[in-house]
Amino acid sequence: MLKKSLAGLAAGALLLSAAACGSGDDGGGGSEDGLVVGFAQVGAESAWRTANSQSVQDSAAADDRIADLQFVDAQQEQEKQIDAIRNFITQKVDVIVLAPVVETGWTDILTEAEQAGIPVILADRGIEAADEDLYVTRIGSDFVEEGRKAGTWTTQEFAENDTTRILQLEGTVGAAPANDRNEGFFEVLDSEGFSYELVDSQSGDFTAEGGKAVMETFISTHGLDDIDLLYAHNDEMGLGAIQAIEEAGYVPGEDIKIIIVDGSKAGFQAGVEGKLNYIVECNPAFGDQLMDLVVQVANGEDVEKFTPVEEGAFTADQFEAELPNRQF
Ligand code: GZL
Repeated sequence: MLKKSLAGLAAGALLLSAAACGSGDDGGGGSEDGLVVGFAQVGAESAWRTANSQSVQDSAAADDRIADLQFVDAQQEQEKQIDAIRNFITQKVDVIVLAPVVETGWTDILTEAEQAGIPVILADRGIEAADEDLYVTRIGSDFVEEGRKAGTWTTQEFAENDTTRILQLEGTVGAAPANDRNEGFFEVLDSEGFSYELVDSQSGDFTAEGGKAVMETFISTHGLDDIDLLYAHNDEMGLGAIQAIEEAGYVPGEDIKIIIVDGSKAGFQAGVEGKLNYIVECNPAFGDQLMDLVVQVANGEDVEKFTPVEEGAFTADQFEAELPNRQF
């Protein structure tokens, strides 16, 4: 497979280009070999993200309709994503795919893409409603629903409690999955009249290091003796928190119940070991669906504004049977 690295992209972004490039003489634009696609990925902060990148790259490489996928890992920095999109515009790609690290700050660059006549597809995360006319469609999860699943399990697990005391490890500040997983969770608790206290809530930036550091602060500030539940917006932060809980001499999954979101192998393994109690699945493997959307959008076909991916949730009695099925 011919690979070439992109010239002119901001230093520091990790650049890859897969598949044989089309013969388009202007360096971009569809050719008889197929479509040229620019993909500005968030980063490589979690197993979910790595699996998502692999799914998209594998699907593009296997799809004869795609001549080239120009992939940029923006290392969780919005400026690097913006630089990548500007470069895709210069390269005159056929379609831009963006996994926006946060919901805001996209108006100018997406307006530039619109003015260049290049359609934008959002993969995974969303952006603020004010900019919804600047992209054609989003494929990904319903993050609010993921939060609702966590909330429903919580109201059932602690139904007998007078007041359930909760710690929350939030994802990246300003990111759609962080905002929406928070929204869905508390929407259920409040609508059910569930008695709870949110003792503390801070961002661990979707990383294991961030989750561990914030959990250490939670423990030093509040102790864990009166805490019932940790709700972590992704596996990495939950697993980092488990390390901190064990190092403080407490038993994760028993002294404090734990919910994680994603469903990685490592997350399910921790569940099998009894260190956490509920896993809400977030599905990264939508590469094939994304390629279909790219072709439809490039052909000017009408598509739904949102294409949800299939995903479930798992209780402790299901962890062992599900573990072999996990793909990341
Ligand atoms: C969710 C995705 C989130 C994952 C995290 O679709 O945006 O980003 O839940 C990842 O693991 O960092």
